[in-house]
Amino acid sequence: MLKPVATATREAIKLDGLWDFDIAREGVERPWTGALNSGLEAAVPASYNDQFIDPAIRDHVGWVWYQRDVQVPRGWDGERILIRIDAATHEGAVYVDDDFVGGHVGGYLPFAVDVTDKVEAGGTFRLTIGVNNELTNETIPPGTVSVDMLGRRKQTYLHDFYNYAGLARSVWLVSIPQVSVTDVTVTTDVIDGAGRVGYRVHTSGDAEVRVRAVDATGTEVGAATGAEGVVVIRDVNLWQPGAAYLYTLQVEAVVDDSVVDTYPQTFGVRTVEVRGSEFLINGEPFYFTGFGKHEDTAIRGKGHDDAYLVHDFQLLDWIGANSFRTSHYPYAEEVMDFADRHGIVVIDETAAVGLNLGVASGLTGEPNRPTFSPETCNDVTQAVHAQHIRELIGRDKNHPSVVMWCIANEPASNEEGALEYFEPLVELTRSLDPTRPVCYAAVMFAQPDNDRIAQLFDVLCLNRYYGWYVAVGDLQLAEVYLAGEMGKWAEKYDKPMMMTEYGADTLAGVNSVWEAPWSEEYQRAYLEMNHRVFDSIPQFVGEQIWNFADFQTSNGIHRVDGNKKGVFTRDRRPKAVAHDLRQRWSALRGTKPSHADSSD
Ligand code: BDP
Repeated sequence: MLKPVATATREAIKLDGLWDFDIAREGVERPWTGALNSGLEAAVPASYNDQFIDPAIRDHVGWVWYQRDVQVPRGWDGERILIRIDAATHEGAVYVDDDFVGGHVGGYLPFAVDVTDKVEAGGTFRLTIGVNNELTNETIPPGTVSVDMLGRRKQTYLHDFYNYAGLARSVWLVSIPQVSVTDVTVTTDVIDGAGRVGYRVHTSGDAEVRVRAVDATGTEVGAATGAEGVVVIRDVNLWQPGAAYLYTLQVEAVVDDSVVDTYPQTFGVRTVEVRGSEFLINGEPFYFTGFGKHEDTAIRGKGHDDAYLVHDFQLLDWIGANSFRTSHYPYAEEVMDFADRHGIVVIDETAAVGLNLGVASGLTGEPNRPTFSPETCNDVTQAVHAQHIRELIGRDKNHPSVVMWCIANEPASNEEGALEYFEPLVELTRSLDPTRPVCYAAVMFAQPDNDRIAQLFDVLCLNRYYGWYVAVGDLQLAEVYLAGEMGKWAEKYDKPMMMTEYGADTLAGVNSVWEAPWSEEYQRAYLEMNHRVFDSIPQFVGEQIWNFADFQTSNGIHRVDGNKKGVFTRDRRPKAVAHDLRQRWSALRGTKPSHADSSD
């Protein structure tokens, strides 16, 4: 899906700001048919939960309503008019005045609704957006809604981050021409120093297509005509980790010799390849350093915020990180664009987190149920997951920063049914995008001898907590476990391996002369131990710590005001370990630790 832009033929107006707000209330059947009248206002973009003090709002399960009046510019006569919602978590329903005009399921990806026939250029209309936060066994991510003994609806879920909901990203009023560019796909290769830029353009209605590639100074470096083709850029400037370079493909739809639509698609020329046990970017072995992140800040919840975006990337730069994973859902498009412009490498993850009832039973003590069954993750879940993959790749396929798709976090890949569930999804991912490797992040219970799906994927991405959930406080024993397990993966598969999660909860300001769990000293020692093991394994291609920053979770005896595995606190202050990482990663600069190379 193309992102909203203003060009000579298109306009895009952000509808961000304060919207009238209410939660669904008994007796109010069709709240969109009139003013909400609750007296409440909510900021957009932001999750609604922490904006309010009332727990009935924060913990509400079901629909909430956002409403505002919208003015349509008078110059838009004859144009197609869309409402574009960057994310409605987890389901959105859009109403223009009294009428339902469209909706979408899936909380972290955009959708657009055509309202041309419902609104008038120069007129105003009442826009109401319903957002539902419910998660079931047939949503991605999954969850369960139940009714407790007091008759209250409760949402539980299997992932370790707070179920923030609402309109966490921008809402737009967009105009596009009647005949327009509807999709652009760019793929790149490099042959003898020249960039080979393959493109494919879809248009609505009959139109000829012209494309011009321009460099960062706006100079034309290649051109082509036709809906599909190749543009060759001589002496190409590559998009490199840490040294981004972006071109723009100026796409034009032409009818009867006049340009009816223009759309600028940025792209970078770079290659990604897995060869043997190496991960190559532009033909060079790449070593990932960085984090699993979250979209999470105080008050805003998962609300996108440009100031945090800038600051987080400043911190990535300061600490010498070259990458992150969009754990555990697709991030705001602004984040992906920023990574493109600043040369940060991204593992792009779906919202398929918590497909694992084994982890849940471990935490709740309830009897284990199979994860893949008609009552749990079933065919419908799989179809929803497939649709989510289609939409993610549709949105993010042109980002040079994205070097790998991660289609699930910690699924029950050790359980029966995992292979049948995942095989078609991996095939789908590869058919939608043959240019990028595919991975999943493997849970601790999935070991080399019982994991059923690792062979389907290109890179072994492992989440391991030896020294935290296993052998807590005993790093000597943890090291033996970790080294033992890593050795077995390396022996069984000739694939690149990386740690996509490792970390220890650490309360900033807790200090100890011993290696006491929760202390800053323990986090340092824990990471040092992990790095010693990683550095001894030739197949290792990267380390992404859990987590970049402390983040909010649901309540639980394992969490103290959220998850504290951050290298930074929730307000982005470094814990002691940040300085160690800065030293290690600044020295590595994307290359493999040298002592690992020498053991090759
Ligand atoms: C892993 C999950 C991650 C959790 C982390 C933890 O992938 O979402 O937050 O563990 O327990 O299982 O801190």
